[in-house]
Amino acid sequence: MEITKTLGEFIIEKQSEYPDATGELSSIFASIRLASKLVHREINKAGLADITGGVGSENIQGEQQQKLDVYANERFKTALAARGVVCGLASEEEDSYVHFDDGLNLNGKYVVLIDPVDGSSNIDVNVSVGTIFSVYRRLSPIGGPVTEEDFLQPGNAQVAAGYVIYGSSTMLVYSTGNGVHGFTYDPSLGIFCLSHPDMTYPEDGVIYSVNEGNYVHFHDGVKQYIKYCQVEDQRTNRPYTSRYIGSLVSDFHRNLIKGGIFLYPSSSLHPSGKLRLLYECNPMAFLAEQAGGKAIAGVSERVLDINPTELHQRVPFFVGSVNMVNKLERFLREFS
Ligand code: AHM
Ligand code: MG
Repeated sequence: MEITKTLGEFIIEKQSEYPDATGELSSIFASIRLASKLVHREINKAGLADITGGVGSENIQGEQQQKLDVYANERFKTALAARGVVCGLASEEEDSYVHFDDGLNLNGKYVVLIDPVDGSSNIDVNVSVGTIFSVYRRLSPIGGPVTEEDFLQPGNAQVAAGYVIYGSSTMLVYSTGNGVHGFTYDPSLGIFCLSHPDMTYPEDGVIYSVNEGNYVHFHDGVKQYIKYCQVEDQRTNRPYTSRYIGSLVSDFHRNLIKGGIFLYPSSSLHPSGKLRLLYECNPMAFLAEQAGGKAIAGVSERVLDINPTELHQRVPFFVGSVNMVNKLERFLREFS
């Protein structure tokens, strides 16, 4: 691949468009970039190195922590704390939020929320996983300790969000509210190169992604929509194609490129859905909207407008091509 621009160059270029920019956000990206390279290296050794399998402990949500969850959480935490621009972090792998209260960090303007390795149960079977991150401006006074309200902000207050996908290649995709841009990692050079500038969500698609094993537990609106996807109608390119990896970042990334809809509804198994609002749904919803897609938690319930009440809160999540999400919403309105 011919290198057009590196991630570092791109960020500096973008920063220069904002005369008041202090470079702090760029430092956050530098930390995320560094930690994701370390995680990339470990993931690529999985199977050879002792990095697969569980550590024998559970996170606060009762899920088995994988060795890679713990490794990645530490790398991101250390990298983000090292530059003195972030005052705290919340993570899927931490019970509560973490203060970065030494040195310059106390004066940091930003907090980061992160799912260090999403879909980590896929590691042992060589399936793509990802890192999801989200950045907010703190609400508490600069110089003091970070507080819970710094993290419990609605997604519409995000300053930046993105993900890293460790797939057939490793990519970093992010937005600072000015479009979505994707960078592919060249491991021989150790740099991310701009490969997908200005990513846009196709308005329509033919892919639906849902764990259909849970079908009988879904509400009527979702069941009816799935049936709609399966019915033959040449005019609307149905039946649609079913694609579900079970790794949110990978399912989202494919649908963003090809067009499609991803559903993780509430059900009798997961009364509030499974995915976490703050470090899974909000960053993905931000990226989807920035690319021209749509993300809802229910009828007329924009994900980015939900006011969070807890750090590890779960919500139903429907995200994808705008026309597909609108269609689903009509089914939810009519049948649920
Ligand atoms: P994790 O954060 O514990 O890895 O769980 C999140 C993952 C998502 O990546 C994926 O969309 C979902 O769980 C799959 O859940 P299920 O196996 O119930 O279909
Ligand atoms: Mg996760």
